[in-house]
Amino acid sequence: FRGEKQFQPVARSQYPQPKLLEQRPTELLTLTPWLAPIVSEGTFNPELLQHIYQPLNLTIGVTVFAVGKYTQFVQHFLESAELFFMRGYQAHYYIFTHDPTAIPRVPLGPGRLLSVLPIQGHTHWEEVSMRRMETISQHIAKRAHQEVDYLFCLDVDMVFRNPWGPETLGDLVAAIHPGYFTVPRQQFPYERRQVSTAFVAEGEGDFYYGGAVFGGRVAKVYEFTRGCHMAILADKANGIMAAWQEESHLNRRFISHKPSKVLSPEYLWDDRKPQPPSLKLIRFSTLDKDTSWLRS
Ligand code: 2GW
Ligand code: MN
Repeated sequence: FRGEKQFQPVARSQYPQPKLLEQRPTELLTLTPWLAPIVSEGTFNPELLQHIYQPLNLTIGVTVFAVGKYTQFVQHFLESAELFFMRGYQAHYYIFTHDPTAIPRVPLGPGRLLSVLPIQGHTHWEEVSMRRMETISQHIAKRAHQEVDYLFCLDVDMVFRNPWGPETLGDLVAAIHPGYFTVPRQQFPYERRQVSTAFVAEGEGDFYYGGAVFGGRVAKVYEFTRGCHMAILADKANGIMAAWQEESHLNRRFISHKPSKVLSPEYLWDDRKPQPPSLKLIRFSTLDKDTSWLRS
């Protein structure tokens, strides 16, 4: 795996003084009980972060899956990512698909790469989604560990609407699901059957995280996806499919392997929901897609 990169001294730059006694910069919680930052608009200074991260010459990887009808989302996803995702940094998109000819040629900026990786198509949609953990971990071991420093694993039926920058980088990063940030943990849609390796008991859980966004340092993402894949295999051997497929396993794992950074729902929104006043902007959002047609 790529070695740790040392932070450079911060160059002389002007930015507002941090004030210990100042009012809260956001209505949202800014720190988890295990002291991981919760990233949202107002909690960070983009210019300062740029000064810190730009000299590190990082490459950020992205994995997306586009199988069957989901190839139609690739164009919008990539075009919006070129506008907003880690602008000014090197990026490598890895698109896994059953049909490489269905992937459009979207023009990319300098330092931005795209690799199309053929995978088997699956008849059952649960398989497509469950196989992602396996495919990602194998791809990191084979290739991505040499090519990228950080890796984000994203759903493809989404679009970037506002900047997503180095504030999102961390060892292991999770995003709070837009559907459950106002509800008590008892109502989180965790897997509740004890026979599943994704089982979560009543009093457990921090936030309900979305399966559509996770990432981190490439070595950490390897461990994470491999752990989830092993748990999925164990369930499979017992004939069990978790309630929300790999999202259930991801949530189980984040309880015992806490994320070092948590992204607010700005980074994982859903266009079918109205924007609440607590969210200052929406950066990455699920398109209002015709689910019945896609899944038929
Ligand atoms: C998945 C479910 C039903 C029908 C089709 C598919 C499907 C998904 C597919 O036919 N082809 C395909 O490429 N996918 C990929 O899996 C694609 O990248 C898609 O964004 C991702 C997740 O499927 P999606 O977006 O239809 O599911 P959501 O938006 O309801 O996702 C949440 O729940 C999932 C659990 O099944 C995942 O955890 C996902 O990460 C969550 O956002
Ligand atoms: Mn999705």
